[in-house]
Amino acid sequence: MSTPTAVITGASSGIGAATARGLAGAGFRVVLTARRGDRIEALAGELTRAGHAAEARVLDVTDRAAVDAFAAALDRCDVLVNNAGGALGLDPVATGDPADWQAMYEVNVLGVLHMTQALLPALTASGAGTVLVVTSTAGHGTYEGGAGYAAAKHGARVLAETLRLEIVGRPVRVVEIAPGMVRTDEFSLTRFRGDAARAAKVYEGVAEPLTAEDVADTITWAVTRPPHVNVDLLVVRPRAQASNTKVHREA
Ligand code: NJP
Repeated sequence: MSTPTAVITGASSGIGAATARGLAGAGFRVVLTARRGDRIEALAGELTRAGHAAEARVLDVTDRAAVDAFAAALDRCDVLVNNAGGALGLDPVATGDPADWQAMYEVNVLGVLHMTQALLPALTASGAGTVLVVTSTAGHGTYEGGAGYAAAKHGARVLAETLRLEIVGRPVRVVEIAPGMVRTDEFSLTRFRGDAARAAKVYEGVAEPLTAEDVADTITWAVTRPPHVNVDLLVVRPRAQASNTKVHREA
């Protein structure tokens, strides 16, 4: 029998890379996907050298034809971690760029849709599949400047909730992990288009934002529960963040 297989999107950095490590450590064959092939190949190589089963596949989750080809070439899939996503800009509704909103919807919502539709047959065939969606606390509330990202993450949350209703009775569970503030290398840098000073300000004075490993631990825990246990939703924030708009910052 082949090894239980976990597909992770956005495995080239941050939470996705840490999740690949976590699930490899839990005994899964991990299939790392992202657009940057060099990154995922390096990580797959590192995991393979450490004795794990790991493969890298370049994949843009917004490209439906590529997603279908990827799914068709996969021999089995037990776990799908829909992690690829992110924010662009922090502009008010009055002046936000519709192109940013569109890009955020495409990766955070349609990306999840494409991957889930393409892999649902294999997840069902596994007899104990897991679809996991990394949303955000922005999928459960909003904040000034966050409408485009919050709208997209609300969309991803609704996708997960609706799918759970629709496939009840099939051997696939649907898990949502909603992180709050996580200090990863690229999330805020991408949001502010490479402005490192502005990105650093997001975490300024916050004693301990979550790390990618904190979220990956949570994902690995949810995925490794017995198959009949469906962790519907976990909201994970650093202790210093009481809500999307209430963060304790030390002077
Ligand atoms: O972000 P980052 P995080 N097709 O920027 C990939 C959510 N979250 O790990 O394609 C395929 O390091 C990109 O890879 P590449 C957040 O919304 C975070 O912090 O090579 N992949 C990279 O690996 C996101 O859903 C925070 O450029 C695509 C990955 O996505 C998830 O957690 C808070 C892609 C992004 O990694 C991981 O975030 C929160 C595409 N079209 C929710 N576009 C936080 N950090 O504070 C991007 O509430 N990727």
